[in-house]
Amino acid sequence: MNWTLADKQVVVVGAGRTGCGLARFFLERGAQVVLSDARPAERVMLPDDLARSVQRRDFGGHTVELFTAADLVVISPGVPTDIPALCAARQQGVPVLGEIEVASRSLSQPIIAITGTNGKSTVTSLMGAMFQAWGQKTFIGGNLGTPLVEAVGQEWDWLVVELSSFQLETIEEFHPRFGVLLNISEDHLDRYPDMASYQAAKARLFENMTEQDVAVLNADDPQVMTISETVRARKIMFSSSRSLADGMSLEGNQLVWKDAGVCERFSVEELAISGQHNLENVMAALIPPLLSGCPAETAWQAATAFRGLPHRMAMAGEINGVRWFNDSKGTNIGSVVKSLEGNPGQVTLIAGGKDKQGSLVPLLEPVRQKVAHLVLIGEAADRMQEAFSGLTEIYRASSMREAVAIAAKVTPQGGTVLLSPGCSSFDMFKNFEERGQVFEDEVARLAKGV
Ligand code: UMA
Ligand code: ADP
Repeated sequence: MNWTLADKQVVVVGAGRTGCGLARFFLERGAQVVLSDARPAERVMLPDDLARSVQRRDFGGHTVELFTAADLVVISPGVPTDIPALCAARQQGVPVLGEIEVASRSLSQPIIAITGTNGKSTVTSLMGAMFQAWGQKTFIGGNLGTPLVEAVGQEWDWLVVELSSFQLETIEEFHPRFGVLLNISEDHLDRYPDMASYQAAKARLFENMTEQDVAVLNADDPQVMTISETVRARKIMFSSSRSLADGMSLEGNQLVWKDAGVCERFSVEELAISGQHNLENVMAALIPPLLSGCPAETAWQAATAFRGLPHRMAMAGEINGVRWFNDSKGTNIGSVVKSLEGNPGQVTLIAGGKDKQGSLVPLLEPVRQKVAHLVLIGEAADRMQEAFSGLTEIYRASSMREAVAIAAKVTPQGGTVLLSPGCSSFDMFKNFEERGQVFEDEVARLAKGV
């Protein structure tokens, strides 16, 4: 779509990665950009090009008059859609769009959109690697890190895009060729009033898809199956619990792909990534490339070459017979449950962080069975201590250094320490990457005997 943006007044809300990408997009098209951020000016770090080119800044809050006087307001995913300035703009008839909507209106290449509570980044990276191994020029990004708007203006064969519920909240015409829904469990209840609203945001992925498109769905997930009832696109299922007549299933130690009379089998023993949840991720990642004509051997070679992403059950070291794992991206309760399930023995678990207010009930039994010692950090520590008391030995730490020191002291030889916080990181760290890095640095200090 060719927008006439020259001299239009555009307010870009949020000066993070997305906002910077959006500001560049609109400046390049001749718009008058106002960059608005709740943080005070001294805490907003603009990249050099934008520090020079963005003249109009609205920092330290969102000025309603600027929003209501704009031709268009565009928002970053972390900005709640109901803040007063956005409500006022809508009331005045000013369109308010999200970044995915803005970007996709300027992209004509096929988009594969991946969402779900857990596994999005793994599936996005893995699937992107399959398309690239097939020789396709493939954009890999979205919530994973590179905003979709940065893909605009380049030549692509495919765009493989991770989408969060925040990004899906603000779509209007966004229409992917493939929509992948991995799973749904509780998350982000600090932003949504209830589980139904979170689920509704995820379901928006399919709302503009037609019979010509493909929805890739987890047949084992009851919430996903409920959403699938309203999906118009062709449905292709994957299951790790039963054999499907059509689609992708786990049968013994093989992944079996059945489509239009074709049957392909892949041996899971050849994979470098482990855990039942990763088999689900591999199954979901294979379907769009296979349906698009990628040779099965090429897709599978990319799957077997994939070593997993940092901060997702990544080995941080082995010290005195104790194995240390960094699962800092385990930012909700469902992901901690999966990470514990994937571990054969008992562990020392380091958990806690910024509380997303989800139910801790799904973690009670796994903690009782699998967690010999629990070291709690961050704002959620009180609530977690109350929920898990009596199920395991609980310790409190006020820093990652202290948490690692306690874990080292209490974990017996042959044991495992797992950082899988079940919370976001923003109370103590810049993001989950920094939290994981600090953990790995502390483990390295321990190895050196510092
Ligand atoms: N801000 C305001 N007003 C508000 C709220 C925030 O001005 O009311 C400002 C903040 O002060 C800050 C800026 O908005 O300066 C940050 O914007 P943002 O939170 O949208 O962050 P970005 O840097 O643009 O990163 C976003 C995604 N972040 C969120 O959704 C919270 C990144 O996902 C994503 O990689 C990036 O866009 C590129 O697409 C991160 C994430 O944590 C990894 N995602 C959540 C998750 O995975 O659970 C959804
Ligand atoms: P996301 O991008 O959705 O946060 P990631 O691929 O980054 O997902 O994985 C984050 C964490 O979620 C992993 O460390 C693991 O604990 C858990 N996880 C990954 N895949 C799945 C899955 N398919 N089902 C449940 N949990 C998963």
